[in-house]
Amino acid sequence: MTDISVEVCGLRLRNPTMLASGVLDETARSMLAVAKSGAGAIVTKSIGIEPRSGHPNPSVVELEDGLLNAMGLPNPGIDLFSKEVKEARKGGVPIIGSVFGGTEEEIAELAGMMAEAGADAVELNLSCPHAKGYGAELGSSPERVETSCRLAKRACGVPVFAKLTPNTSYIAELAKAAERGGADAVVAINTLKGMAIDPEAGMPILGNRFGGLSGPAIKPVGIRCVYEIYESVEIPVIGVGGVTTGRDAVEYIMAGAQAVQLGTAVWIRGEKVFREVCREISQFMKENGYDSVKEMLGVAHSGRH
Ligand code: RRO
Repeated sequence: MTDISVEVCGLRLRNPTMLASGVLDETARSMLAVAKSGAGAIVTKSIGIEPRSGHPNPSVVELEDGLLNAMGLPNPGIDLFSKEVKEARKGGVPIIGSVFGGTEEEIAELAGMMAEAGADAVELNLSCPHAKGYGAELGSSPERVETSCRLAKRACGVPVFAKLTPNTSYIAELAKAAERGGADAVVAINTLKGMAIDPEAGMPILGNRFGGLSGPAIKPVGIRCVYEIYESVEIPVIGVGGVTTGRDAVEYIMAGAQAVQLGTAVWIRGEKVFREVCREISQFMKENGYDSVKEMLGVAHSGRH
């Protein structure tokens, strides 16, 4: 097979696929299974200071072309989760600890604790679309994104990634703010804020009413965001949003992503999706004369104008 390894912020990945935050990543056991199934890296469920049970059910709606979720940041809290991170590292792939908080200081404190637990990098979740007081509420402000990154960088000695919200018209501004704050990379995108209504019941389906849309339906939005960000910052971009096939991954890489994250694709194609997507990327490269993933990076920018 063609060599599809990449290096992102000093992390060596055997391939450019990562498990996205929120899927099979709340226990060491499930993360070890994903590592075994071929993922290049694993991003954990977003973790806060205290345990949280999340939003009331129903918290997920299956749609034709994706999922709508309003999980509501359920997690065991950083103290309990630290053990899972330590154990998950035995899988031999980088573990990227995702954290969320209500203030810039809380996010930074969690970043420090994640790094202490052994995470190889930290992803700041500045973009959950449906958690009051967290996520996109804070992450829609360039100033607050900048401060979160600056404080997180001070609190930990590992690379800091900022996961940005697509639910604004200025994601490239948020990326620039993250870069000013010293973030090592940006991750784009989180889910798109959405809603589903049950016509017979005449009411919203999700317990939380609003949720985040993921899966194939949002890929063009993710590609556009990565493309815009790539032209606005120097730091690496990691693409996420609807990556389901090798061709999807290639699209993101050509838009400017050094690696891609898969979440809903695991629900669509099963854990084997990592191996299959890698095979599909290799096949594409062979057929189109690319010798490395790096050669494909950002090529869509020098093409048509
Ligand atoms: O837990 C969630 O409900 C959730 C999070 Br933290 C997030 O960042 N994005 C999302 O769609 N759901």
